[in-house]
Amino acid sequence: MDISLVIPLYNEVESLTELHAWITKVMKTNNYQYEIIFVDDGSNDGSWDLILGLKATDPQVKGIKLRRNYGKSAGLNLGFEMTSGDVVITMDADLQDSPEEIPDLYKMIQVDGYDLVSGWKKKRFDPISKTIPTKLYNFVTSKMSGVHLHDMNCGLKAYKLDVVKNIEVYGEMHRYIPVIAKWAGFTNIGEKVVQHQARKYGVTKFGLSRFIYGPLDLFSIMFMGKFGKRPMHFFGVIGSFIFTSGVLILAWLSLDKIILNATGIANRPAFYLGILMVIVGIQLFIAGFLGELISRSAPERNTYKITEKI
Ligand SMILES: Nc1nc2c(ncn2[C@@H]2O[C@H](COP(=O)(O)OP(=O)(O)OP(=O)(O)O)[C@@H](O)[C@H]2O)c(=O)[nH]1
Ligand SMILES: [Mg+2]
Repeated sequence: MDISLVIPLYNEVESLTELHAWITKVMKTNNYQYEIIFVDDGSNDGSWDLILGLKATDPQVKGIKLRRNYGKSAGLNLGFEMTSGDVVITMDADLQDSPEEIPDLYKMIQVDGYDLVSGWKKKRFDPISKTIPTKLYNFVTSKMSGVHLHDMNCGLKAYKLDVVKNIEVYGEMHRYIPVIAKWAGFTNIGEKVVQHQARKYGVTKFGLSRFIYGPLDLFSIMFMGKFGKRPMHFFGVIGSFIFTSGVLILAWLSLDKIILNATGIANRPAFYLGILMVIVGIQLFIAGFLGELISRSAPERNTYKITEKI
């Protein structure tokens, strides 16, 4: 099979018929072997009945319905598990992404050899309250992660099958799939300018919370990627630095008292700072040891992503 399309959705009943027709047109024109996987994440607007209707007329349609709403990451992860096409393409269900982009994306993966190609909504049809924070978010993510994309969270993305089978997306981490892919060893990441439409039907599903949870998720991903298998290197380095600084401050105060007979040591700010730093340093060490214990007993402690074995 050439292409698996994965479409996570939540209450998008108005858009689905049009989306399905549009995708089918593009796929047939290009003679692809394909499947369309709809992941209905506990919609309560009749989206699933509509998908059942599409399935009845079109054998390429596949679907999975979740009992309740788990979030877009869960939807994508489940969809990824079902894929079998050489190229996996994800797309939003609200008609904001254009299926006309599929052939180019497919080519970039199959011919140009990218592991992952992310869409870039260069010209966006969104309110300014969304575009400005998004610019900032993309800038920070790019600087922190070393994955330089203009539009990290674009719903339209294409992957080699291998990529989606080797990454795990949960919580709200779908915003950072390229970063997750990079940490899994897929570094050939490309970008393609794509068409973007204003939302035609339905309402937006993400509110302000995205700007709070987003950065936290990025920290988690970076931490797990770099130190997930060696937490002591993270906590230990910071802990040693703080602990040693604290000891030096206290040593200096002690010398001051013993040699120079200084009085009122306990009234000096440095005294409290020194004690605080010693305690915090030790706590960080303990966190490091606990992290090591946890990661040692985690079932995946010795699992690595293997490209090839001969
Ligand atoms: N599986 C799943 N999909 C979701 C969920 N929330 C949103 N989606 C889908 O994710 C895609 C993007 O959501 P949108 O609400 O369009 O987000 P957006 O494009 O940033 O916002 P708008 O520009 O206002 O549309 C759509 O296809 C949604 O149906 C969810 O909780 N679970
Ligand atoms: Mg949208």
